[in-house]
Amino acid sequence: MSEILRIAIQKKGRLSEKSLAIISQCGIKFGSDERVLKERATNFPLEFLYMRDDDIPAYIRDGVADIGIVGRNEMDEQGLPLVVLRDLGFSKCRLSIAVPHDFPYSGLKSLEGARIATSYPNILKGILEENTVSASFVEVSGSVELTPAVGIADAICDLVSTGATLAMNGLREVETIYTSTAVMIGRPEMGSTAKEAILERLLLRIDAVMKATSYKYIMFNLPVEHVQQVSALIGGLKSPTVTPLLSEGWVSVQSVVGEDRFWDVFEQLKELGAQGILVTPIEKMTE
Ligand code: PRT
Ligand code: ZN
Repeated sequence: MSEILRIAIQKKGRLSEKSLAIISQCGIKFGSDERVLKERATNFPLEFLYMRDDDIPAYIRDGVADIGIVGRNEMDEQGLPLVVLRDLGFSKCRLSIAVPHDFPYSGLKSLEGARIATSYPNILKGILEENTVSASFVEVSGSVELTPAVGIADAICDLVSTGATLAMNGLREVETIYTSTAVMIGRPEMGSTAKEAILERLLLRIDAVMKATSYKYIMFNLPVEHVQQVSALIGGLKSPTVTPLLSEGWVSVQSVVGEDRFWDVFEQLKELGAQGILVTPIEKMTE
């Protein structure tokens, strides 16, 4: 039987949909029956194992799966000997300290002797030790936000994205100790050159997909006298493509622009007399 790469994906939760979307954008086809726990891609040597995110790191370490997608927080909390293959950027969140409104907080030192409820004792312990603060931990696996109100903790350390949960529970976010995004992880050694080759093909596709989503394709008409200025402004993979228009004194310009610079570039193009600005997403892209 030819070699296959096994990827562990969260079965149901915050990471599931986006993890599958990125694989699907790589042109890899698979069914999407929610009840299956294991399935094979039809056009790529990849097998999916669907499981709880907590179980993914150990399954990879033990060789049940080869790679997987988890929150960086999960990987760092477990501290297994695994490596981050790619930062996928989605499911961004932060691990923060939050306290009830009447807690006098003025820095990590205020936590000296406090009882802190968390599901991330290892990450928290590391940060407190670095700051020579000693506190006691109340380890809970869910509803961390409830613990101060029921009197079992003085402060909490939990994941936050919008902050709505903290606000709803009368807690004030006072310090971010760690930030996380979804990462693709694996063992430092795959243990098979065939698997390594499949992984390399997959990573090449993932890079192209991620690159594409961070750029936009842009087209517009421009008075020819502004071509040099615009070229300096937007660059492009090499330089922008410039085509003459039938109307005298005008050219059509095509290029790619980084998402982070987009609005800035857009406003400057308008000032330089660009017209008919058309922007489209890019599906795949390589340098
Ligand atoms: O069942 P399984 O064990 O697989 O799932 P799970 O319940 O353990 O994990 P899940 O799906 O909730 O989260 C998976 C990963 O998503 C986490 O490990 C993080 O990397 C990432 N992530 C991103 C988050 C959040 N944002 C997040 N907001 N994980 C949890 N939360 C929780 C947080 O714990 C708190 O209860 O959402 C609440 C706060 O949200 P806001 O928006 O109100 O601030
Ligand atoms: Zn979990």
